[in-house]
Amino acid sequence: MVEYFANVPYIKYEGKNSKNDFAFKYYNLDEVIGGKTMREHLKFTMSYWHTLAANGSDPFGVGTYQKPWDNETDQMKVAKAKMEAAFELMDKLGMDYFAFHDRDIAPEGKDLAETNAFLDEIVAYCKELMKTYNKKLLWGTANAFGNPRYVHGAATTCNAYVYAYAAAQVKKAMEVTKELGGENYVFWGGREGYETLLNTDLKLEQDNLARFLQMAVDYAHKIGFTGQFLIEPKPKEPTKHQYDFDVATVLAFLRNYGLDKYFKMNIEANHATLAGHTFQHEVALARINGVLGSLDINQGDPNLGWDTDQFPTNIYDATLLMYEVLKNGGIGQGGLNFDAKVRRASFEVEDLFLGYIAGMDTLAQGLRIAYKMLEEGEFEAAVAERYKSFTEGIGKDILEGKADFESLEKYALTNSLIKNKSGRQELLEAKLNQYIFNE
Ligand code: XUL
Ligand code: CO
Repeated sequence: MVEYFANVPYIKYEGKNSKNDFAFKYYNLDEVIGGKTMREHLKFTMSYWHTLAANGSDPFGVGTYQKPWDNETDQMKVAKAKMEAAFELMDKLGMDYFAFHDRDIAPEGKDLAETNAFLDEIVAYCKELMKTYNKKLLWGTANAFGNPRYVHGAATTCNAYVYAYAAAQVKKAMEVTKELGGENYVFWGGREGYETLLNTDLKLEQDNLARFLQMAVDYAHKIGFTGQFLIEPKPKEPTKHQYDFDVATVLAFLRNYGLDKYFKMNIEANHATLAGHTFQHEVALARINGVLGSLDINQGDPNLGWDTDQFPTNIYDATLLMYEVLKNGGIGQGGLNFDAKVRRASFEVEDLFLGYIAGMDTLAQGLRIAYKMLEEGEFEAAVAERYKSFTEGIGKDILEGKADFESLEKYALTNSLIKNKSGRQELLEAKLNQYIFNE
């Protein structure tokens, strides 16, 4: 087979003092942390769209990324080359999983039937390569937002013909995901949202979205697809009001339509920050509600208000993320998908590898630090101490459902001396620094 990235070696762990750019400094895949290897904890996943399909274009200029298939014009040959390159890249980086949209892996044909035939051909090839390289599909999804037919949305379009087309596309994407043994299926609401209520029937659009998701659930049962369905919240971009704003909004939507037992969340860092949250907040909220499904890891730029999807290099965020993941007992059927792309000026193929190395090392070190934090239990002890008043007396009565407004009033009238304790935020932040600096 052609070697697409001949200048890039297999990336090995060399430890934190290594000066080799093409080596891991912190990600040691076989290292055991708390009974599991780093590889099992992290389930690193390659995003097909950013890694193989994107070209570095932005609203001000065309693509810049150099790719080995740049001179090939036959679209199916390009699709096959990308697939081969994808497996070489995963192999060289020691990544076990990948994730894709249907349109990332195969081009659209002149009609839906031809498009499906193209997809089938590439999927068959993908299946072969998965066996050869021993790689797994974390999740599949449908790109029901890129083609101009989806200008008004897919499951929330005003056009019933487009709704039907989107259903056909998602049906096929689910079949393909099942065929490749995908462990999850993702719904990110591409253009499911609106720009102005002057032309939008909000209720109809949300009802239609729920109908669409219910049909997907029914079809999964019908074909025996047992992967986990995931919704990926995002507050804005491309539309002004995305319906799947954040974890809380999606939870309310799912519960409102009786869909909550079928879906978990795929939470993305840059989407969390666009919603005005931290990634940790979104992950924690999903965790306490039992819907933490999978993670799209990246980072935004605090000075930019859009989804820059950068490789994650912030150790604070990585540590606090892994803290939540460990508290969740791991990521289960989900994984850590690099929904991340290199900057437009990082256009050489080597940059792709350097981006992944940076991200994988950051998450690996975050895992080490978070494990230590939990092992030593200082933060959990501080939280427990802060809520101690609920472990005895009136606080215990409240938790046990033995209190009501009258009994609480009686208590308050006879206990006028209220004492509060400091929250010690600065101390805790300094302790977090200590864990990060010392690891
Ligand atoms: C878009 C985004 C998507 C989803 C999959 O912001 O994150 O790539 O992850 O459709
Ligand atoms: Co994403």
